[in-house]
Amino acid sequence: MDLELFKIAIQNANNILIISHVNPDGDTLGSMSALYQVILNNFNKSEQCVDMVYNGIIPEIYNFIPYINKAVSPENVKEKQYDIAISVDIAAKDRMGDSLPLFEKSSVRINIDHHKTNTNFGTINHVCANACSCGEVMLDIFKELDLKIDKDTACALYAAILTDTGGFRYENTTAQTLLKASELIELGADPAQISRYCYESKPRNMVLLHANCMINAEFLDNNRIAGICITNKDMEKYNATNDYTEGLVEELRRIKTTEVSYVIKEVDENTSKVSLRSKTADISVVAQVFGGGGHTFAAGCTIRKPLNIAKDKLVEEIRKVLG
Ligand SMILES: [Mn+2]
Repeated sequence: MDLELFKIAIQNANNILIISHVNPDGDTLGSMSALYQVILNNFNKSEQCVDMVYNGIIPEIYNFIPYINKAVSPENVKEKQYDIAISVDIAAKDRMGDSLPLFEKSSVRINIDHHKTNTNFGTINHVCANACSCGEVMLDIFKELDLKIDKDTACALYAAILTDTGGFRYENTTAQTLLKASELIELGADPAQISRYCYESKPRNMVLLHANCMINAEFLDNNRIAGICITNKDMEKYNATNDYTEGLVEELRRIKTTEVSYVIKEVDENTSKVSLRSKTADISVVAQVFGGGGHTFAAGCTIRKPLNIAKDKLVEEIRKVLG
């Protein structure tokens, strides 16, 4: 997109909505918070002009992200009409959940993302598939437009980059990623503190749920495939909210023999939600078979089948990409 046009669009708008994806993670929340702050700090807009929406639950660990407590659920703003709606870290429309109608009825619809499977659903699309995170895309936009990035904005962007690279460990970590993280530290982001918030602040029952899931994990095809099925009963046992399953699929991938890991979760009796991770095979292809998407080594989808049937269909598709 022409960034100058983006700037002018923001300048001329009376009300702006920023949309994060369902089951929000550090990247979508950090990017949303950073954009919110940059608009308020650089465009002479009042807080009433800019809204942030989230779907589902904001994981407790992300409460440290500056201004994230200002984000509301779409229900709270459903009567409003926005001049501009901006989606951040969202690959496809259905990832907006209940925020989608707000996006659809906005006159200007901007899509800022880094997923290679992005469907370019906006009236303006800014998708950088080479960026490690949407946070990195945001930082590039802010710098290109010479916008002020203060300490709180730097903190939000750092959280986005840190979490989407798995703590600077995944394939999407590049020299650029580290240079940008360094810049954010110069701007005031505190790496030790942010990493403590992101990685050492889990609720106790979340860790216990993970332990229970790991004990019951299933290993297939000479341990090349590792998977976990989670029922609503498991969730109830640990009084778990949806975000408690976060990180499990990465834990499975940590096993030396694992090539593809999956977590499949019962939503209701006919719907199952899938997270996929891989070390080598492109599992975004698997997610796309079921109408989902994502990255080469990290993807997700929803299968409209009961848990066990969905799992069998999923494993069948995984085997195809593993060869
Ligand atoms: Mn992301």
